[in-house]
Amino acid sequence: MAEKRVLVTGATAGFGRAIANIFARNGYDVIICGRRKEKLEEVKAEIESTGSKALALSFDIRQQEAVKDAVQSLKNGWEKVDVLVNNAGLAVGLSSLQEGIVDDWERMIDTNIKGLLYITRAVAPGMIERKSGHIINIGSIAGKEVYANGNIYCATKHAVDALNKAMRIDMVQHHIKVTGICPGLAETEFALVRFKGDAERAGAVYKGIQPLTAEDIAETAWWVASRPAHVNILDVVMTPAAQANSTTVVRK
Ligand code: NDP
Ligand code: 8X3
Repeated sequence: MAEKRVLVTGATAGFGRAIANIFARNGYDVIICGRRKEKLEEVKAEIESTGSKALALSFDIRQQEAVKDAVQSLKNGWEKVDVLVNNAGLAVGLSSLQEGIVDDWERMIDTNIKGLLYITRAVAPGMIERKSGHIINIGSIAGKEVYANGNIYCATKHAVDALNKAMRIDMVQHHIKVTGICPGLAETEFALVRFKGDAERAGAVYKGIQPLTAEDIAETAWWVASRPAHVNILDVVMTPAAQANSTTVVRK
């Protein structure tokens, strides 16, 4: 078993998959989480091809008992999680609040806020016991600003931003670092999920710009995790070069 372990939520796609891989390439054993078992198997094979070990946990992060059971199932050293990457999340829909679909809101709130809390609540006590750890919360530029029709997604990411600050206050005394990474436009499965499989609408999000890639976010996650022990990076906001803020994007 490697000296260090990272647990990555939402490791079946996008940022999480790239983050799992970059930690593996840097010698970490990786606990990969997500609902899609076949994707977890693919990522497990990618990680093992680097020489690191992978352990796949399939659960829905919205189910508190499932999250607790998954974390409690870790043994033989896997339970010593050094880095927790809170990445699982999604946007569903893009419409005004008065026309919003309540089920979409609940999916976002339950995944992006409650899911992040459930897994942190399950993993953090072990870090506190060992007096060391690093929690990396994937927020968003949508947690810094609000854009038209982004209402509930933006609210969930503002909550992640607040929780990032709150966790740091609660855990600094236990020698646990807490970092937020807040990306702007990045091409993954994100837009396809937001537009419920409508590839044309999803493609339009990135039209005329070179968006961030999952690898860009993974490199940032690895950078913050590999700073010297006495250094903590509090918050990274990153966008494609063509994006100034949530609403100012220069397209070709
Ligand atoms: P993807 O859609 O590519 O990946 C999302 C991941 O989250 C998948 O692995 C998915 O796994 C997992 N996930 C979603 N719902 C659940 C659930 N209920 N239980 C367990 N896992 C779940 O998106 P990204 O990689 O782009 O997004 C990752 C994070 O980054 C999200 O929090 C997103 O809000 C944020 N973000 C994305 C940006 C972008 O432009 N792409 C920009 C800024 C932030 P599975 O479906 O297998 O369960
Ligand atoms: C995803 C970035 O701008 O699409 O969090 O909300 S944005």
